[in-house]
Amino acid sequence: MANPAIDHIFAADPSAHVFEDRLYVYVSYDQPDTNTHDSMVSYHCLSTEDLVNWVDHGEILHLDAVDWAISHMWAIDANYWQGKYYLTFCAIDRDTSFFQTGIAVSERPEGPFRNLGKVQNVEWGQDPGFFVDNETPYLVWGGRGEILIAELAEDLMSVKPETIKNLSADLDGYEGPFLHKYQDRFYLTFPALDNEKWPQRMCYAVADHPLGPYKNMGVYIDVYEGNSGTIHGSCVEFKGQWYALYHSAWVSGRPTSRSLMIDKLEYRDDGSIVPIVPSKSGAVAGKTSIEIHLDAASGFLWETKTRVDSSDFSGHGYVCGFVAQERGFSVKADFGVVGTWKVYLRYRSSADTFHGRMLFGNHLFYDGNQNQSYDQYIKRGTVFPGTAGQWEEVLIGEITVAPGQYQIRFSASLNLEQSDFAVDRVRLVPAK
Ligand code: FUB
Repeated sequence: MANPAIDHIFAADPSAHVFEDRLYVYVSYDQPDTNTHDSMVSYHCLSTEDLVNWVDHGEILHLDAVDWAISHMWAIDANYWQGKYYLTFCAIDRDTSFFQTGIAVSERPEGPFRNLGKVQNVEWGQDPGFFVDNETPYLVWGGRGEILIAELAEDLMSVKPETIKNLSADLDGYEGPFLHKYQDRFYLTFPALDNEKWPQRMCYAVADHPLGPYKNMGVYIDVYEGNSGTIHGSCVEFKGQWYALYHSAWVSGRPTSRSLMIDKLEYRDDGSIVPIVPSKSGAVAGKTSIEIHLDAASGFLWETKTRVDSSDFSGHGYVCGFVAQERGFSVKADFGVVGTWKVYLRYRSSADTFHGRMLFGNHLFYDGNQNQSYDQYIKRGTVFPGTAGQWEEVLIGEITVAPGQYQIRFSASLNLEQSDFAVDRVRLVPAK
């Protein structure tokens, strides 16, 4: 069974893009056990090279890192623009209590992303889609029954007011627009209601130019058993096949704990989309698998440093400077369901032994308070064998989780004069 494609977290509003032959899916994050969309505060990035083996790159942006936002981290999109990757997201503005579109940047497609601020000239900037065609960036957004589109300025920090088009009259869309291009035409997909009645269905419209005018082509995913009330998604071509991504309530049965769905998408010769019936078998044969990859250099550093003076690390760099007790790093891991995971550390050290410890807990300790307690030790005051200076990945232990967000912290447990101990990443794999 390949649907839902992943089931360790509740991932909604999937926006899919291919970068360097790998599929990246940017999702909003349904807090486990919530009964409202208002509690959404973060985003994740998932990626795969074959739709079977998936990586969750962890939290890529959190409300706490967005100074202008107060709540409702709803739907997102991401794209490549002039050498970097940009995330367009939305949240309720602290000053106006309106949805605004935010923009964040990363050097890598999987994030994490740094907040750059609000996109100017966008009113009620809910559910922003970021589309690039012919070296022109576009923002398409909307909610409360309206969908709008405009050209973005080159720095992406505003839309050009003279290009704003309100597409509502043509589309009858509710929210969540996403643009893709097929055979030189522009396909706008969006959730819509049937005569004001919920649940939403996925519809699409086609145009010869991103700014329209659009012809409404109707429904391509109708109401189905196990829907989550909302539906929201994207379409992407990956390795020669088109796919539709959306979300359902198939794991939780609840509209506020949604799961990532992927089905094959086919076009007819006239360019219309063959309606999709959500399937348990999904887009690939057999079962999918998941791993969580957490980049140490993107974590919270406890008096350690990141370095980028080699190319053999897997994320934004590696962490070094583990020369005194408590010096280390911590990374966050999200789980939507109960489970047991194996914890691996990719590290290198030329010394024969290094004394370190790895802790695990659900306390947020970003205030620098080192006296918090932890639920579980993964390894306590343990010798980490030397690796003759080469990166090696070592199984450290297992953790058992209930739904929630946890910190995984690695630190030195002895004072040393010097140490070349360095860490690249933490990898979590479900224990069978
Ligand atoms: O995920 C929160 C909201 O639900 C999205 O912004 C909407 O498009 C709907 O999917």
